[in-house]
Parts: sequence; structure tokens; C-alpha cells
Amino acid sequence: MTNSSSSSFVHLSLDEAFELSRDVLLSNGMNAQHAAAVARSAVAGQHDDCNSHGMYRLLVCVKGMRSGRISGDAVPEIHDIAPGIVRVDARSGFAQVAFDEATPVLVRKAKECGIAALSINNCYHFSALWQEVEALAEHGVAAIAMTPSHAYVAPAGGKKPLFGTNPFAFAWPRPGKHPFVFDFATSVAARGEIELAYRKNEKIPDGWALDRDGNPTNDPQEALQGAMLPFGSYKGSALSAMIELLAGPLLGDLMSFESLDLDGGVGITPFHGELIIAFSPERFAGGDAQENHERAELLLQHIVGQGARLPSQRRFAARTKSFKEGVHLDESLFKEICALRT
Ligand code: NDP
Ligand code: PYC
Repeated sequence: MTNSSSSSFVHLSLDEAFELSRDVLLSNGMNAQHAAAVARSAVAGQHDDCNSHGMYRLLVCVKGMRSGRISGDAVPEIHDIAPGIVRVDARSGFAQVAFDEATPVLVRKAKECGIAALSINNCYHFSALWQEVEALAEHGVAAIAMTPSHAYVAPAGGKKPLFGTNPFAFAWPRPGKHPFVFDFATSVAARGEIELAYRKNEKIPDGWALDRDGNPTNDPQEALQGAMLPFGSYKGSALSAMIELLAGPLLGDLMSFESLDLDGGVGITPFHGELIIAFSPERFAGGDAQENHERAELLLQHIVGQGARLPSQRRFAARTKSFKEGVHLDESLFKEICALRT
């Protein structure tokens, strides 16, 4: 572990980053399985240069553990509720272990039926969704994932928070290559980006948020107290409403305004459900999907051929670099994380 040249960053190998993250979680009451799964997720965000969903999230994870509301030893319950649906009750634990345990069932069902859905219920969820859809693409299935959060975002035309930042992610498997993956909040930016701007005393761009009186603001604190805006006006707003419905009432779980009500000002990670749908290219092709995969590659080549970049290209490049060099953590964040070890 060394201080980097600017002295405002601390360099950690990936092993050091994982051990620090896991130790912080263990010392705040998580069992070994949960601590390892959540630490892997936080470090994955860090090594892919997704700082809003990297080791920064350890702060709110620990706050949640200390609130006594989040279970650090929940044993997820898997329910095989239909040929194409598996439900996993996370039993008030973080989503990671529930996802890990239900993944083999989801993949098997998708490969049998062509399409299958995973309903994760009663989970605390803070992570980037690319982690989940990428893990599924590694099993050879395409996947979409969506989840609500807390009510932070005004619907297009409104001024008061109602929707969550509601991320939506997609992965398409590409044999022998990184999958095609996109993953975005349906707000203009993730709330974590505004929180990081606030920590760094930086302004946020135009168009991200309104203050408490409904006026546009570039001040991150005012934005956090006011309402964030959906991306793409009424289009992002409608997608966000869809995510509330599909990952909320469809699954029998909470919507973002209900999650925020339940939080009651404690300020911990949102508590709700998540919907993940997996598709088997082979089953849709009626056997061998090789030709369809080759045609899919043409589309991706045409994107890059125009000089555009694929989503996740930046992230995969960051991962390659981090795997060689480790990660750099803002020194003040590093100190805050270290201080969480009890
Ligand atoms: P970004 O706007 O930073 O990125 C969204 C996507 O667009 C990424 O896949 C990104 O790829 C891609 N992208 C960005 N620029 C380009 C470009 N020029 N050309 C092509 N693709 C591009 O993400 P958000 O701020 O919206 O979300 C950040 C993260 O926050 C997400 O991972 C999301 O899952 C997470 N989140 C989680 C929540 C939760 O409740 N668990 C709630 C809200 C957000 P690349 O990464 O390579 O730049
Ligand atoms: O960054 O919007 C966000 C977020 C909400 C929950 C987890 N991340």
C-alpha cells in the first residue's frame, strides 16, 4: 500500500482493496459469505473506475449495518415458482448473496425455456447492475436487469421526487470477448455522482436537478435536497415508471417512494426488489446460435466502424489497467473507510 505521487490518492493492490473492504464489513457484523460478496462488488466498481459504486459504497453499507436493519447473515430462500420464474427472498440482506445463489437456477431455466426471470425480493441494493448482467453473460445468456431505489427523481413535467434513480442494464454475450453491456440510471446521472460532487465541493452540470423550490440548480447539496431529473425528458421518465412497476408491484415488492418512506430519514441503502430476465440465444435459435452471434457481431462492428464507442468500453479498459496496477482511492475516502473497522 503506497501513497501515490499527488499524495491525495492512496494506491491499493486489488487484494489489499478486497481485504480492506471485507474486514470493514466483517467488523460491522456481516458473516464471511456476505462480507466477501459485498466486498467483491465494491472492489469491482472501483477497479472498473465506477467511483460512485465502488468502495465509496462501503460508507453507506456500514451505516446500514449499524442501523440494525440490514441482516449480515441472511440465508436467501429460493422458490421455484414457475417453469420460467425463480424467486429469491434476500430476507433483508444485501442483494449480492441472493443473486449469487439464484444465478444457477435462473441460467438453467433460461436455457430450458429460452427466457426466464429472477425476482429478487426484500433486498438492500446498492451496486452497479452491470455486475449482475455481465455475470449472466458469462453463462452464455443475454440479460436485462432493473431495480428501483429511493424516491429521488421528479417525473418529467413535475418538480417533486417520486421515482428512484432506477438503473437499467443489458448484456449480450459475445463468445471469446467482453459482452456488450450498457448500464445506466434513468435519472440524468446516478445520485452517487451528485454525492461525489458534493464531497469534492464541485458544481453539477446543467439539467441534472432542481432545488427544493423546483428551480434548476448546479449546487449538489441543493440537488440532494431537491429533485433529480430523468434522462431524456418524458422518455426516461416513462422508462423509470416502467421499472417502478415491473420491479415493484409485479414482484410484490416496494416502489421507490415506499422504500424512502420505510427508510424514515435513516439514510441507508434502498430496500426493495429487483427483476432480472435472461434469454438463451441457443434456445431462441432452436439449437445452434452461431450464425445469429455472427450477425450480432456485424452490428457491433458497424458501431465501432463509425468511430463511436461501445458502452462499457471505458470500463473494460479501466479494468485491464486496474488488474495490472491496482486501484487509486481518494485519500480522505481511504481514511474514512479505515476508520470504519471496529
Ligand atoms: P453513466 O451515464 O456514467 O453510463 C451509462 C452507460 O453509458 C455505461 O454503460 C457507459 O459505459 C455508457 N456510456 C457512457 N458514455 C458513452 C459514450 N460516449 N458512448 C457509448 N457509451 C457510453 O452511468 P449512470 O451515472 O447513469 O449510472 C452509473 C451506475 O450507477 C450504473 O452502473 C448503475 O447501475 C448504478 N446505479 C445503481 C443504482 C442502484 O439502485 N443500485 C441506482 C442508480 C444507478 P462506460 O461505463 O464504459 O462509460
Ligand atoms: O447512485 O442513484 C444512485 C444509487 C441509488 C442506490 C444505489 N445507487
